[in-house]
Amino acid sequence: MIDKILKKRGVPSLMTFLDGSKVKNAEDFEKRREELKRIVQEKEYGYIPAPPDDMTLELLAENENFCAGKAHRREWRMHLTVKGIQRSFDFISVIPKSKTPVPAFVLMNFTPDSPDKYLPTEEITDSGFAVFSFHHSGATTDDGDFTTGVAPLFTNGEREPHAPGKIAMWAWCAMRVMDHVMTLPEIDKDNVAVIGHSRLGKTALVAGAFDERFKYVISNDSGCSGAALTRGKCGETVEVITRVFPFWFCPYYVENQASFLEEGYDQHFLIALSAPRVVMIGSAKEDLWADPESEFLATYLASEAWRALGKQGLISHGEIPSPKSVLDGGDVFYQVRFGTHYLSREDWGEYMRYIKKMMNKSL
Ligand code: GTR
Repeated sequence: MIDKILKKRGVPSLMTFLDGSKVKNAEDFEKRREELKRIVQEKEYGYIPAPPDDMTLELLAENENFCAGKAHRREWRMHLTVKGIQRSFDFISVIPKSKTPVPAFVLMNFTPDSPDKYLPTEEITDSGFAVFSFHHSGATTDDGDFTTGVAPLFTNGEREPHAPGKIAMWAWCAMRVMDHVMTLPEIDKDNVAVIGHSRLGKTALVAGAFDERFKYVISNDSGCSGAALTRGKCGETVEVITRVFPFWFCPYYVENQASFLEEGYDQHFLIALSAPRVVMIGSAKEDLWADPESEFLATYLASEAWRALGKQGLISHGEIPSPKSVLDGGDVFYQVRFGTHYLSREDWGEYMRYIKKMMNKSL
């Protein structure tokens, strides 16, 4: 049934090199990975900038008795220097008090607050996780202005065809928060997730694809140009997204949107770049603009990468899952719940449950 649907969509093969030869084993996939990285950067998000020349942290505020005294909350400003240009952005860390290192989330969010409607900080810390979060627009505004926040570190106003768009820049900021996380003895560095919802779910996939320090890559309701297969997708299309949000992407994606079908790739290429780590894709039944079925299909197709690397990938039942389904039997996770476009308590609960399950597995 799934294969029939996929046949109709005419999806490019993840496992075929640009010269037409096939990926036959894990070693081949590592070579293919370099092609995949080039494809998604050149054609869609723009090249992810290199790490900064210098980075310092300023502590703005702290509360050692947060959440009934069970967690330590700190507000930070990160100062970054690239080729003599200095910029900064703010983030918040909330770390539960624990005798042993704790797993953590790096969340890109729509507000600077922690907690916030998409960020149930107390539930997260009570579950034994730390959470580091930043406001995407605080890092650089969610618009076509490339003079705000960190954007001038990478552009002097001219945007080359493969220059990073805002998604690539927010992903770069998540990597910088990860640089900080990696210095903390309180954190279990082998168990850090990057997570985002919607446009920031697209961003989480990009951050996870290009930064292997993120063991878990969680993309919630990310839809078009995120986890959803573009070919045959309902709801938002590449034509619409590049018209409304051209600044999220590199100029090449915008200029070539009409010939997308000839570009020889689709969104499963991006998801596959998180292999063999753990990728988690979440959908919502009523989120037809994002298109749950297309999010599932891309996850299903990307799974080939895990199998090439000797992992299980997604364990599905051979059908498009209907709500509520949680496919958590393999090392690729997919869930579809009832309801609309949202990063809910229910989503967080499933993600934390699965991470705990995977952590016990590798102990
Ligand atoms: C919508 C956009 C989607 C999704 C969403 C969001 O307007 O069309 O691709 O990213 O915004 O980020 O909330």
